[in-house]
Amino acid sequence: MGVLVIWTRNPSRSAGLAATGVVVLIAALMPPAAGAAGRYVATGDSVAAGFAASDPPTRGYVPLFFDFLKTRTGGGLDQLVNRAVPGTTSGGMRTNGQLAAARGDIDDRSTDTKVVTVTIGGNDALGGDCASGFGERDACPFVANFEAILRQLKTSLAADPGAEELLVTTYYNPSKGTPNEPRARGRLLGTDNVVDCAGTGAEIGLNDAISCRGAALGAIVVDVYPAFYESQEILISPDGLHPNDAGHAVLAAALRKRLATLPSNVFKVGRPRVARDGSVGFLADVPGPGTLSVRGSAKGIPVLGRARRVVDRAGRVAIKLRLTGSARAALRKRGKLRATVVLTYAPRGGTPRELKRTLTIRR
Ligand SMILES: [Ca+2]
Ligand SMILES: [Ca+2]
Repeated sequence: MGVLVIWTRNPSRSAGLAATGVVVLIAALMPPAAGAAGRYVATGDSVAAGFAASDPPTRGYVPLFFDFLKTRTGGGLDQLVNRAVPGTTSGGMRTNGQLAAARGDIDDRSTDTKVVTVTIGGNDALGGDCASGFGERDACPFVANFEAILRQLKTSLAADPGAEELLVTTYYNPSKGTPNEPRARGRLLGTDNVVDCAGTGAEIGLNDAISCRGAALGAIVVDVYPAFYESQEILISPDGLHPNDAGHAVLAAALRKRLATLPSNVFKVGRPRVARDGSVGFLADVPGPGTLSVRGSAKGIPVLGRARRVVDRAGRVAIKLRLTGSARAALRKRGKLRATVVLTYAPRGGTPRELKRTLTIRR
């Protein structure tokens, strides 16, 4: 099966994280294959676009991460769409068509998106709006924009089949070892020099905002700052701002490693047991703490019932789908219901996985 790569670059030279932009639309190589294995949708600014890599379509962090996602361990994905546009701010991403395009890529019903990455905010940090920190919502539009971007992506992902990973990346310090290092560190980490969710006002830097708001909205946060800072290699291109090939490789490795640290969401479900009252019981084996939920539907009945259980350790868990009053009435009237039941296990700190079962509930 072929690999689909759509690569976009911005045709305008713009300020900030795209300052020396070379830009062309490279375009789709082939139409999406029906029943394809999975799509990776990348979004963001010049860093995500691979700007300053020797060959952005192959040496940027996005294609390098995709190289991993194509492997069996990485999920066997076969399509990459990179919508990143150099120079984009969080506000620009919402208004310049990038977010709409990325949502269109996810909403495309002939595909199954499995991974989405967001690298946005670097140009907000270079601009003046957030000069007094990323905690000032009135002055600094980043947080509101970032939340809106994640919510909209999540809305599209919620309607997409299967489970997905939505990853957000922080920023590296491009000025390590230069006189600008402390200032850049302050922009990224805030005046308290740490990334956490406890800071207020000027203590909140760009990386605090990305980490805290990203996690609050259910995204997987990939903090690239430490690995980038600790590397003894030179990771910044001569423009002083963008990663070179080695820098992009460090970013891709940080994404890979973050996925590897996610708790397992692989769980098993035994045969359903239908009780006399029409309720359906399942025994599930889960790999660790998290939440197990079940929901059911049938023709003309969007909600047969729902249940949810918090699990505090690995092992076997019972969960029961009890029919709603209207579902029981429909069962009495029809004599049987052909039900679709979806069980979801969400490991604590990880991403959910669904298993679907169809069964007949008889009166
Ligand atoms: Ca999907
Ligand atoms: Ca901070």
